[in-house]
Amino acid sequence: MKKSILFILSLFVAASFFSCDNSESSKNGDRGALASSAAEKVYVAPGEHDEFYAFISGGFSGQLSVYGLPSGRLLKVIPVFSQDPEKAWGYNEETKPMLNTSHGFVPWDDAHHPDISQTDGKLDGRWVFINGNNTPRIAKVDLTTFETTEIIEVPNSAGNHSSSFVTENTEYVVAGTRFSVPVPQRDMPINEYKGNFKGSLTFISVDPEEGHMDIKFQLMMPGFDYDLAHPGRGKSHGWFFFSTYNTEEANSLLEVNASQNDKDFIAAVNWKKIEEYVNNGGGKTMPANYAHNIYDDDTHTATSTMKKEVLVVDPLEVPGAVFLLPTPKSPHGCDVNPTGEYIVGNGKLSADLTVHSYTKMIDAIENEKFDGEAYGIPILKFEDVLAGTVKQAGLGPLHTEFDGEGNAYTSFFISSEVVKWNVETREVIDRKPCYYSVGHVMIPGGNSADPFGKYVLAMNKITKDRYLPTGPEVTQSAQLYDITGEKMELLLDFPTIGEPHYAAGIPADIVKANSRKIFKLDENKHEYATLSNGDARVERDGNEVHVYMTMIRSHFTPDNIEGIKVGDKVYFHVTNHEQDYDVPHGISMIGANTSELLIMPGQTETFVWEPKQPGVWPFYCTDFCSALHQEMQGYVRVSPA
Ligand code: CUK
Ligand code: CUA
Repeated sequence: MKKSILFILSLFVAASFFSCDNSESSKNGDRGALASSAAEKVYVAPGEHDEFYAFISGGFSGQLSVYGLPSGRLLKVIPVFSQDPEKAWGYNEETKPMLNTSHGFVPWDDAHHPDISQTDGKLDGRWVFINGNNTPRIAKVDLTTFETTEIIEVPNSAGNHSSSFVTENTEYVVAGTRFSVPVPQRDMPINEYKGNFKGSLTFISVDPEEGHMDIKFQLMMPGFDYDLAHPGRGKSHGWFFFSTYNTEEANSLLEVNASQNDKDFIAAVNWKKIEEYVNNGGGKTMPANYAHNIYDDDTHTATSTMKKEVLVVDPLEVPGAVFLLPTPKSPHGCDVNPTGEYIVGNGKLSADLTVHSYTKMIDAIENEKFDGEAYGIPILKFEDVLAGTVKQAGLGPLHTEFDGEGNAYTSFFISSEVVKWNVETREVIDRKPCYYSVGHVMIPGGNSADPFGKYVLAMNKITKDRYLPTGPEVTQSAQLYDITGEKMELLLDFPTIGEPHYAAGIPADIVKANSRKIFKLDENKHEYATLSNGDARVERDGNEVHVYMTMIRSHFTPDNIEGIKVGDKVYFHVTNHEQDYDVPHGISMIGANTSELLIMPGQTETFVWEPKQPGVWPFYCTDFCSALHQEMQGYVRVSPA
């Protein structure tokens, strides 16, 4: 049974790659269809703004990129779990603490799922959360500044893949482990996995004012792999749904071991119930080291704190809080429609889509219609929770988004297409090819109660011949479809950074209303800020030297620095005195192994220089700031030790 499915799947894989290489005819067909109307729909006239922001994850680049839709223009790359020489993020002294973890300084991660904060189930445009998979972390990007302002490490987690999704009032941002591991970590035989490893689902509370994150509790689940997750909303608010695979708990996922079970599970978690239990003193604290890093916009400085314990809850402690919904064939995506009634589990080894009903689930729970248990967690009967299936929808279903008009859009990796279907009737309405092998799709607000169903964005895994070749490695890519009609219409291909896993889109007006243009100089609370030119100075403390420097069009103060010696450690604390929008200046020193600083008006940043040779060394502004930009320069005299 299992073997024949794999055989069929491998045929389709072959077929899909075959078509990748022989796609001239289909491409030409597209070109015919891509009339000037498509160009018009994505054309944003010079000086005009896009209608939507799309925050697209950078996958293995660890970053988050900001694109305008429908134009597909790249507006910004926000460093998150990365060092960025353009912005000095992770290089300057102020932001290095953001990349601290319990494993040390980790300036890289694999960023997959951005999600925008919500109020009453609607996008509120305050923050974007995004997960780092590899060294489990959740970051928060502040949409007033488009900067990463907080990163919290997730202990007892490995792979951190079913993350980071927010509940409908951003009460929690949720992070589920991908791998189950020994908890606490310890030296033990790998083949004793079954029954001994644990999977943690972490509920991180978000302070409604400041947005600060704090781990409220970790639910310690059986040793499955937890793939993706989405919150309930509307009627199902208070629940969270997680897809699982490897419910066999195999320690090696060669096909012989995993995918034996015809069905894995969607785990339904009543977090309100667990929250109540925890608020009443339930759960146990266990020792756990994890970093919590916060960047402050007033001091322009990050601090890193190492936390020492976490509150852990065993699902059996809270009866009625956790249930397992059988779902065929290793479900990947686990998506909830805008009304909160339907939970879509896309079994990636299946051609059908499984749609569960929240109402039926509650009925089954209330009538205690259980079909066995896994480690004491009740399993519901498939038939009792199933709303229906979308039959033969395509091959290799991954992720589903919703347009708010009762339609769902599912990506199919193997058959390389996006398929539109009706959520109530589960009938397929339209299908359009993706070039090639789409992963996630995104509709602005598609993960909220109130989507903006104008476009669907497909983020593709394979580009092949779609762009000018650039050697063996070609660009990553996304495709934009108009979904305002009955049939979808492909409008645009555009290149993206990293491997775009997922994206979060939002009407630009919501974000623009909160957006910040300037840091006020007189509100700068940086420890080493120089608020007036009269305070610019050089201070020595042993072999540590602190340069308090200012910059404004078009000079540095001081611009001639003497008294530095080989062997000194020189801190340049540089404050940009501009108070006009969009007038940054930059600075670095020869041989400094940090990047240059890019300092926004009113901001202070610091780099360290350890001169190795005596001499007179120039420095200059690196950002073309005025007609006298080239005159914005100075010298440092370095004497022998
Ligand atoms: S995963 Cu990438 S295609 Cu990390 Cu959201 Cu499904
Ligand atoms: Cu300041 Cu160029």
